[in-house]
Amino acid sequence: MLFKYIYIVFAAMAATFITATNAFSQAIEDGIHSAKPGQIGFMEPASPIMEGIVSLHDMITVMMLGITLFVTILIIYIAVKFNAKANPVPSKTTHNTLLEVAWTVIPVLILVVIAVPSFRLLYQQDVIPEADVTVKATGNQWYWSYEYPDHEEITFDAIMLDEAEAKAAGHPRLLGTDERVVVPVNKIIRVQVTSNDVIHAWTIPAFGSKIDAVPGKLNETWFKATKEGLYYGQCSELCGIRHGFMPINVEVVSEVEYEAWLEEAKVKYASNDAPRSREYASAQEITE
Ligand SMILES: [Cu+2]
Repeated sequence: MLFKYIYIVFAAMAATFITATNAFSQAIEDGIHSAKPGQIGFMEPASPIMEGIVSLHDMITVMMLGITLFVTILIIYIAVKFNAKANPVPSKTTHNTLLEVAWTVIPVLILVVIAVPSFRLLYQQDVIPEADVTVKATGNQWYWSYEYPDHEEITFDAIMLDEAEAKAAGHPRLLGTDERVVVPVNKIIRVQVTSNDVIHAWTIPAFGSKIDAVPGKLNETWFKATKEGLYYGQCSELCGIRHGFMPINVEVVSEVEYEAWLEEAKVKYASNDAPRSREYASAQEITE
């Protein structure tokens, strides 16, 4: 029974490890950054924060593997050497100072080894460096609205494409939006996040960005995308019936392309005086 259990645990760990490694090694062929079918593990990181998260995760996984192996071997050793048959007269030892100090101090050291990079990462995420571009994302039931506070004219809603539209545009199912956030590569992007109704959460896994959108509160996070391409995210706070249908699209482009987009966007979105959100909401009421 014990051996069967150990076998199952190790088989599961090995399978997870192999699948995760495969997923990592799958290159981003087409500049589209989303999870692959059947993928276990993280998306390919595209920001220094996400790289930090992945390496912390890998480090802790290796430590866990080591501890699990050690404990398993210890249990097997004890079960074989000290069972009633092999060891009919048990020792009556009750204390061992050295051993007791060791099994207190070693776990403390292990926790310290985990805490140092963990707090460093938390601090990096929390303290926003001087931003090159600021984007404001507002959650709505059930889509995101965006503003570029440095360019008043740029304000738009990003609404999920339906299945046929997404397919035609080459997006994975449920992940494409009609409008997308555009930001320059290798620049500090500050994201201000709030909500108009209930709590949502703005997330891009490849950037390691995830922050709640709370009505009446302005939360802030940041990322620095290191690779150009299209990145997908989804609302990550249960927010109602269409929670699963408010994806996030961020396109990372070169500085030159970004400048060109800014000029275009200022004209394109300047006429967005009647938010589509209302049309969208009423259309939804009819269809539901
Ligand atoms: Cu939501």
